[in-house]
Amino acid sequence: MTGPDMQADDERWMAAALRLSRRHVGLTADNPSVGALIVSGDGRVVGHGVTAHGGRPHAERVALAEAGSAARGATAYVTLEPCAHHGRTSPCADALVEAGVRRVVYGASDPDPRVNGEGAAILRRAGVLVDQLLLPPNGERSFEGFLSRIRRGRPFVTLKMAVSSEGFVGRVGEGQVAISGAIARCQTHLLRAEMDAILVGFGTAVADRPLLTCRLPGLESRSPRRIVLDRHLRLPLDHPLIDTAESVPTFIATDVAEAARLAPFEARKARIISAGAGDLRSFLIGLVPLGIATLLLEGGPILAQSLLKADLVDRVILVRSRHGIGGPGVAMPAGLNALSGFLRKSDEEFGDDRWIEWERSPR
Ligand code: AOF
Ligand code: ZN
Repeated sequence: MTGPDMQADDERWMAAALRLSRRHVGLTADNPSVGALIVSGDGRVVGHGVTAHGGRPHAERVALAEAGSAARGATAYVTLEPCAHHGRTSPCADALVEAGVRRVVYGASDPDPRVNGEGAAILRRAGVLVDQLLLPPNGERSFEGFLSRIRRGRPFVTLKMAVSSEGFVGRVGEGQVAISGAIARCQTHLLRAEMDAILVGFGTAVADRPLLTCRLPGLESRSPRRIVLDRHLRLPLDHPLIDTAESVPTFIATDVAEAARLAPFEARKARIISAGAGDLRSFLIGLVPLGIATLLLEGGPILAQSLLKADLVDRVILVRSRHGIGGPGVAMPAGLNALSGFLRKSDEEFGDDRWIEWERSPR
């Protein structure tokens, strides 16, 4: 098979590998979730793999283990360039060569300095046919955190807000107000499951007393770590995020350093991290060594506005309800009214809500 038929087949298999990679998004830090398929000459999947929980083994290893001798002469579809470095095991590029794979089609180049083209080079030197396939729009979504961490040294930041028909994100002086409906809420919990961490500001933490967990039946164990940005350490000790810190990790990002003030939080299993001394960019950079490459900001409007202003938001998700909540309302951050430098990527209806996503336009 050659020409357009082969191209169409390659695109189909790569799309399948990308879908596969989504399974472990949020579970592989600080490795990206990669998908790999081994396809025999007669078009059968003889092996499939996703980067395992915690980041190892890599996707190719999982797929090759399943394929066994059927990998000989087969084509491997991998969403990211196979690695070239010796970690706990030998490089995936070597493993593909040893298994006798005839051709490797990969998606994104791996910008990790230990790989960076060397994975493809190892394969070519061993006589394997290598093709890079441009990923479809959204194709990089499974490893956007990884790319952000390597290229910019900070996590990929998604800002999500529910907005009422009046443009309110809450009511003045009140705690949590239901703005979006059931379907959008499930979608939000799914989004949480795919994140390395969720961030809220101190004000929202106190006003809403949120749990910030993933509560979809069957996915409860996928709750990401929760971070409260609380510079002055004013979070009450009886807060739900502290009460549950033993089962779902809670981080308090603060500028306070006095051991005596930190001790009661630590005794309740909350972890104290640096808030970056007033600088949001250094706060974000400080999250990378904790294995946080994707961060979801779920509240509140003041922190959202500060991150937007500092140009530190990569995706904005607005969940716009058709319903009002009445006033006096808390207005949505001004920066969200005129999103400059962002491109609208999608617009979906979930019941009475519109789920609209914007991404920072490439520069
Ligand atoms: C692959 N397949 O499934 C993934 C890859 O710490 P290590 O040894 O596990 O290596 C981490 C690096 O491996 C990571 O920075 C990225 O370059 C690559 N991830 N590579 O061949 C995979 N997850
Ligand atoms: Zn590898």
